[in-house]
Amino acid sequence: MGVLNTTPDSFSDGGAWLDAHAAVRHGLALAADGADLVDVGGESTRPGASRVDAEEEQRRVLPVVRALAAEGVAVSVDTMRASTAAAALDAGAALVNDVSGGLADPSMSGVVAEREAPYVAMHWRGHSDVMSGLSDYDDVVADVRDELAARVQALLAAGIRADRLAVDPGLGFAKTGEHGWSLLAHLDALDALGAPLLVGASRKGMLGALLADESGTPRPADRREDATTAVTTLAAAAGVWCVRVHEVRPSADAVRVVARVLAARGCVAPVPAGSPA
Ligand code: PMM
Repeated sequence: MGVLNTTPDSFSDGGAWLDAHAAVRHGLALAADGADLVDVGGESTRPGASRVDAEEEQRRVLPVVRALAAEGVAVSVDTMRASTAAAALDAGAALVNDVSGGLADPSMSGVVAEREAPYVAMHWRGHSDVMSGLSDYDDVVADVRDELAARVQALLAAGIRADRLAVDPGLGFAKTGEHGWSLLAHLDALDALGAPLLVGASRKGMLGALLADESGTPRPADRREDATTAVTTLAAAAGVWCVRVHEVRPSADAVRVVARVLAARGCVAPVPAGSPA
């Protein structure tokens, strides 16, 4: 999944794809680089970000979704709003990626269920302006697993089909870097959820902190690509269904290497059965 943020303020590509024509060109480039999905978002979720209204979100994403879908690109829409999800599905989106897992908008699960749309439910505890204060866990792996399990139950009860659902531990969302590394180390614990897994570590702060210089200054976001590819390699080897990345080609190559090694080991492809997209 290639990231296409049509926002002025996302942490790594904010402002780069505000113009719809530039965004569409970049989406086509992500697809050409090997993205199976291009994830179009119009609302930044970086820590501290405040919300944009539905009208502005849709003004940013819908022309881009429509144009990419018309070019045959499989598009996901990164939104917490049911109205934006519905409009994006009408515009040709193939999947809804909801960082709130249905918690931010009570109408989301109904819209997704009615459309039978593939849906990614991420682990989430609150909006970006408050999430840094919501990172208390007894055991982050067990707590995230259990909170996601509760979401899965609620989403299935709302009528979303099990074979349309994927889950995501939500690295960087109400989580410290330490929490992120624990989750990456124990992705297998999330297998209990019975849903394909998506991981979004691309260029995130946990990588910047890991790669900080001697003075403790985090490595800038645009120089975290090799670390992102390393996470993709580990995720693919752990059987993760999808990684959400800004730079697609290195991750697509890494996935092919892992698949080839697993094939040589006599394993089938590392993609779990029942992938929702
Ligand atoms: N991270 C961001 C945005 N959307 N969606 C999912 N499913 N998982 C993520 O980890 C995720 C997401 C924030 O990163 P960005 O500002 O680079 O888009």
